[in-house]
Amino acid sequence: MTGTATRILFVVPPHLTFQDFTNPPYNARHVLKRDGKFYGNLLTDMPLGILSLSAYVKKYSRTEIEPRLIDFSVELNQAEDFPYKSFSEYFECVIRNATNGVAPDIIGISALFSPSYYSLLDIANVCRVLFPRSIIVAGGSVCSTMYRQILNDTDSFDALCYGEGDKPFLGLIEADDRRAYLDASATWVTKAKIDAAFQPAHDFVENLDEIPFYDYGLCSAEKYGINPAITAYAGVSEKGNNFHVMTSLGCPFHCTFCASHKVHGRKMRYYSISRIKEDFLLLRDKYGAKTLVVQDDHFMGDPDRALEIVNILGDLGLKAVFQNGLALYALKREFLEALKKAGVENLLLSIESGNENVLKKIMKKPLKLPIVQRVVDDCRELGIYTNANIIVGMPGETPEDIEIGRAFLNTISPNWFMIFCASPLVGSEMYEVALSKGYLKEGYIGSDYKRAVIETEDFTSEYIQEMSYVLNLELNFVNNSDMRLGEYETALKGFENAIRAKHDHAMAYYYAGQCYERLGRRELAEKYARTAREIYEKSPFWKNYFKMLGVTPEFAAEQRPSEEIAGAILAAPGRTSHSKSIFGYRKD
Ligand code: B12
Ligand code: SF4
Repeated sequence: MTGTATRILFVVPPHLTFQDFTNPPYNARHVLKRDGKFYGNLLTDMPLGILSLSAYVKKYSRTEIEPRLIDFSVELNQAEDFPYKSFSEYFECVIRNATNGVAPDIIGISALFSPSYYSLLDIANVCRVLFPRSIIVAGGSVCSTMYRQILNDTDSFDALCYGEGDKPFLGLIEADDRRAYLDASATWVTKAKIDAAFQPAHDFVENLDEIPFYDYGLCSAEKYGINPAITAYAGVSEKGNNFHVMTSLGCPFHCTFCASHKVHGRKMRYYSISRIKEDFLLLRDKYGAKTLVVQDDHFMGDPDRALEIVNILGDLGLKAVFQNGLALYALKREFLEALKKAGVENLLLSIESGNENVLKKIMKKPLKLPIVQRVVDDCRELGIYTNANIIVGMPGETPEDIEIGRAFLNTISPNWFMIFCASPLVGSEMYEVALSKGYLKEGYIGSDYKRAVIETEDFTSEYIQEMSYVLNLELNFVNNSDMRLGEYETALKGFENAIRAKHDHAMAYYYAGQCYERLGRRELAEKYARTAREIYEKSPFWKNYFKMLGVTPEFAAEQRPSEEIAGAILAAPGRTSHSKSIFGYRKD
C-alpha cells in the first residue's frame, strides 16, 4: 500500500436473511454443507454496481485507488460449514481476517436487496467498531429507498448514496474534507439531513461510455462461476465462465411491483454499440468469458440496437442469458430467430400474470395475453427454452383473479414456470399501496418473493404462500408442458434441475421416472420411481401435495384423492374459484 493511495473496502451483504440461510424455507434452493446441515443457497451474480464504481474512480481519481471486495453471498456459498451464532459474529471474523489490521480509508457497502437489510446494518456496525476512523458509506436500491429507516436504525454510517454512485463516490474520494463533502452533497444522505426533511437528488453519468470497462478483476471468476442463479436455468448449457454485463440503464415503464427507477431513473441511457463490442471482446479474450448474462432492465428499449447487440454476440461466438427477461411485445419472430442464430438457448419471459386484468390494472404492465401465447409458441418452435416468471398475491388481486390467471397459464407451454409471491419492494408503487392500506405483515423487509408477506381483504399470506407452491407443482410437474408434448428429454432437464435445488423433491423424482420410462431407460425409470416412493412414504409434506393435486402414484393407490379435491384441482383450464374449498385460507 502506498502512502497516498485510497484504500477502499467494498462489501456486499448476503442476499438472504440469517433465518433463510440457516433454516431455508421449503420452496427455496438449499445446499448440504460438510457439517451435515442444509443451508440456503445464495445467488452470486457479479456486483456490477461495485465494478462500475471501482472502474470509474480508478479512471478519474487523482489518487491511486486500492479497492478490494468481500462479497458475503459468495463467501457463504464457499464456506464448508457455518459454526456461527449470528451473521454479525461471522462478518466480524471475515472482515478482521481480510483486512489484517489495516483500516480502509473508505468502506462502501452495496445493498441491492431488501433481504440484505439487517446484514447491511450489522456490517456497518461491525466495521464501525473495527475501524472507528474509516468513512463508512453504502449505496444500492435499499439505501436509495430506505435511507430514513437505515439512518434511524444505526449511527454507524457517515452517509448513504441516493441512486447511482459513480459520480458521488468519486466526489467523496476527491474531497479534501470528506465528511464536509458528504454533508454538503445533494446526493448523499446523512443523519443531519433526514432530520431536516431533505429530498436527495440523482447524479447520473449521462453518457454511459464515460464509465470505463467494469473492474471485473475484483471478482474471482472461479468463485462466481458456481452461481446458482445461472444453474437455475435448465435451458442454459454453458454454465461456467459466465460474466455479467449491462448495456443500458433505466426503464420507462411503471410496473407497480418494481423499484428500479429509484436507482436508475425512468429515462433510457445506452452504452454505444462500439463500446459494447469492445467490452465483449475483452471479456471473451482476456477473461475467457463464454456466456454473458445481460442484466439490463429494458434491453428491448431500442429494438434495432438490441438486434445489433445480439448479432455481435453471435459473431463473437458468445452465448447470452437475459436474466431480467425481455419485453415480450418487442419479441417479434425475426428477433427471436436472430437470438437463436446467435446461440441464445434460454429466455426468461416476464409474463407476471395470466390474467390480463391484473396485468393492466394492478401491475400496470403493458402486456397482452395473445402476445404471450405467440412468443411462447415461437420460442418452442425455434428450440429456445423458456422460463416464465409469474407473480401472485398483489394487493387488489383476488383468489378469483388468480384462478383466471391459473387457467390461462395451464394452456400455454413455456418449458418452466417460476412462481413468486408478490413482495412489497420499498420504493415501488405496490409498497406504497400495501403500506397505506395496512397490508404488510411483520418481516416484509426480508421478503424476496419466496415468502408471502402481504395480507389483504381478499386473501391471507398463507393462502398466497400455498397457492404459489401449488401453481409451481401443477404447472411444472403435474401439467408439465414438455411431458404433454412428448418432449421427455427436455422435461427431464427441468426435473433434474428441481432435484438439484431440492434434494427430496418426490414429485420431480416421480415425473423424471416417468420420462425415463417413456424414453425406454428402464433402469433409471426404476431408480427414480424407487426414490420417489422412499421420499413419499416418509413425508407427510409430499403425501399432502400429491393428494392435493390429484396425483396417485402407483405405489400409493390408497392415497387416491376424494372426487371433490381431484375434480377441483385437475379440472381443465377455464375452471373457476375453488381455492377456498381447498385451502380454506381466505379471510372471508
Ligand atoms: C442483476 C440483478 C439481480 C441479480 C444479482 C445482482 C448482484 N449480484 O448485484 C440476481 C439475479 C441475483 C438478483 C436477484 C434478486 N433481485 Co435483483 N436485480 C438485479 C438488477 C436487474 C440489476 C442490478 C445491477 O447490476 N445494476 C447495475 C448496476 C450498475 O447498478 P447498481 O447495482 O444498482 O449499482 C449502482 C447504484 O445502486 C449505486 N451503488 C450500488 N452499490 C453501491 C455502493 C456504494 C458504496 C455506493 C456509493 C453506491 C452504490 O451505484 C452503482 C453504480 O452506479 C436490479 C435492477 C437494476 N436495474 O438495478 C434488480 C434489483 C436489485 N433486484 C431486485 C430484487 C427484488 C431481486 C430478488 C429479490 C428477486 C428474486 N426473488 O429473484 C432477488 C434477491 C436476491 C436474493 N434474495 O436471492 C430489486 C431490489 C429491490 C429491493 N428493495 O429489494 C431490484 C432493484 C429490481 C426491482 N424490480 O426493483 N437481482
Ligand atoms: S419491472 Fe422491468 S419493465 Fe417493469 S418497470 Fe421495472 S424494470 Fe421496467
